[in-house]
Amino acid sequence: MNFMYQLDPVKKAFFEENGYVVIEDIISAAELAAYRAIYDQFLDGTIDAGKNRTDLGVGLGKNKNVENITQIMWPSDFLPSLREMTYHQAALDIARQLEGSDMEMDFDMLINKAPHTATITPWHQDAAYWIDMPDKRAVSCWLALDAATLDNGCMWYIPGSHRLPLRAHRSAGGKGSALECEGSESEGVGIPLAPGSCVLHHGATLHYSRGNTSDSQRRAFIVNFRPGNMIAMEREKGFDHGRSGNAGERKVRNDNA
Ligand SMILES: O=C(O)CCC(=O)C(=O)O
Repeated sequence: MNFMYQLDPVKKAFFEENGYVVIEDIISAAELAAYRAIYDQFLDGTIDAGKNRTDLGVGLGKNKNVENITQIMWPSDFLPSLREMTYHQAALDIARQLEGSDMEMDFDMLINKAPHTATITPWHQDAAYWIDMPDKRAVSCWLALDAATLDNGCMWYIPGSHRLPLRAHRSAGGKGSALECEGSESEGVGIPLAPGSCVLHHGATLHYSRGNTSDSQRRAFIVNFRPGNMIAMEREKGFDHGRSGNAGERKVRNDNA
């Protein structure tokens, strides 16, 4: 298999040991500007994601007029050209080099923390959100479209946690959809990122982010990958990561067509 993006073997070894790895500058400055413009169309509703847009921070934050944490599932269903752009292509290349050439995109999502929303993403493992799979290989790529800092909610990971059994998860914040488990910053490592850089993590790696207490957005674009035959199995079981009813649909408010 030929790869557009060649992964350094040192990065691969780091991922295997720690369950996460940083890749710098996965997109260019010009591409970053294009992704930011698209992202803002989702945030301001020019691209209407309908019921795919929810507040992941219900019960965790105190904001009334703005989502505590904005989550938009399947942005590439609303703008399919995203799948042909550099980020999806390069992230797929990296996922295949990390976990195998049978990795395919399972779903994508946007998670934004607006200025001063101060809502944590609780400690969790992604696998706790998913149905149990016989093949547990899964990789998530988290691209920073803004500088991700400790103060605006960069990712934190517990190194090596992907090699241990899943921790017990419960509903976080009472009535929201977020899950949480035991975890603390003292066990973890904060991962500030420059805009245009990304961090990839395994589906079982424990992670969390602080709330955004800064004056600017913390825009993250996430793409998840798993083996193609496991995606087929998920779909057969009716599990599609919030895609239901939106496949192929594109709603643009100012689109007259
Ligand atoms: O962006 C965040 O705060 C959390 C992201 C996350 O949990 C994930 O990508 O799995």
